[in-house]
Amino acid sequence: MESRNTLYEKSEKIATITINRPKALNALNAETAKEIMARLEDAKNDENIRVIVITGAGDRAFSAGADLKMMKDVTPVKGVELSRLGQQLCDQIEALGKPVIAAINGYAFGGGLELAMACDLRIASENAQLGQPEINVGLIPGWGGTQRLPRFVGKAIAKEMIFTGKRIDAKTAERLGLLNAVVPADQLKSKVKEFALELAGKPPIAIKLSKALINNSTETHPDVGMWQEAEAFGIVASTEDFKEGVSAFLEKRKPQFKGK
Ligand code: DAK
Repeated sequence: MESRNTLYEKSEKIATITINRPKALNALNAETAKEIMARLEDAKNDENIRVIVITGAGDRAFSAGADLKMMKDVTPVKGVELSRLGQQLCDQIEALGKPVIAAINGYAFGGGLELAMACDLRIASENAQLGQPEINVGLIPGWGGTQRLPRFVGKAIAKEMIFTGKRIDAKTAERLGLLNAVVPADQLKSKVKEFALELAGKPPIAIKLSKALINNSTETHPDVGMWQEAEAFGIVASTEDFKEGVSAFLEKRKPQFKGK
């Protein structure tokens, strides 16, 4: 597809999607969201790809949120469409079956933070700032922020962030459980790659099933979740990768997982 707003690169089992609107601090318009969705679909279907990284171009922003220019003349019907589009993008990441890492290289505000929260892991540079500032323009989060943020930080902090729109720095976000790691800005790429390569070496079916189980864990009754875990355990225990894992352990070598 023609890519006006994103860059897409594949190497060493990792697909990297870069939101490429640095002049607008990588604000997300409908076209950009659709491009990201097409890239994600490609990465999902590519057997050589085991991990996906989403990041922003430049050194200032992951994404400053939904493109406010796009929302200037929004009608109720268009508003619902925009909200659903962002929600579908986030749902697609959660249902993808491969780990998705957000490499947060600066501001992650509004829809930008919502996109990052839908990812499985978030690694940020020290200069990153995160927030849901929609309230300041008379909005509420519309891409899942009211639902995902409290699951990370609890209702009290989520309400404070959403009601005030205040930004938090990367260290605070890490302490609140919103980030997996914070690294110096000049090391973000290499640290994310290190992390991604580690995940790329793991058995894909076990990753896919544990991702689904963990994503559903907050919505599912514990008895149902336990039953689903046991079913999934039965599946992974019958994979070639499990046999390979045990053989490699006994033979004292590194396993080569094939996703079979
Ligand atoms: N949209 C469009 N352009 C943006 C933008 C945004 N969200 N954020 C920044 N830009 C553009 C600026 O307009 C400016 O462009 P030019 O004027 O140079 O053409 C350029 O990026 C650089 O920005 P600044 O000059 O403002 O840079 P500063 O360093 O001074 O400030 C900032 C950076 C990120 C603090 C500031 O730009 C800012 O406060 N930006 C807005 C952040 C924000 O409020 N983000 C949340 C957007 S609301 C919905 C569904 C979902 C959502 C909403 C509705 N529907 C159901 C309808 C989600 C909403 C959001 O995400």
